Amino acid sequence: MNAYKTVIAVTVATLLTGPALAQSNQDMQGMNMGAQATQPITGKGVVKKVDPAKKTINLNHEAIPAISWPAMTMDFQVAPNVDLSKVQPGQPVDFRLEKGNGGNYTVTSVTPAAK
Ligand SMILES: [Cu+2]
Repeated sequence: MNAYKTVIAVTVATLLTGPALAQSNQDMQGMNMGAQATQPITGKGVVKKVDPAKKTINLNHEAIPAISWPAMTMDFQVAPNVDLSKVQPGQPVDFRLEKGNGGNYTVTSVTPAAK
């Protein structure tokens, strides 16, 4: 009877901590610390044009295997909270993408590339 109660207690503890652990893993990926992270999508590229008023950026980006994109130059919509004053044409950058409405990818982060 005591052994049975122990099994129940362990099971309940696992159920209670499981979601919390999953959440902290997601946070780690958000901080770009998980090498196998699939969300968010990260990329590298060089800024071609920036339009802070329209919240768009044109990037010559490297291939992004996570979404099967080859390297290319293209325009992106940029999320409202991204500060585009931190980047300028000719600058190598690291960026993050999220799939938005209509299937278009929006830049949710763009920062000068780490050397
Ligand atoms: Cu592209």
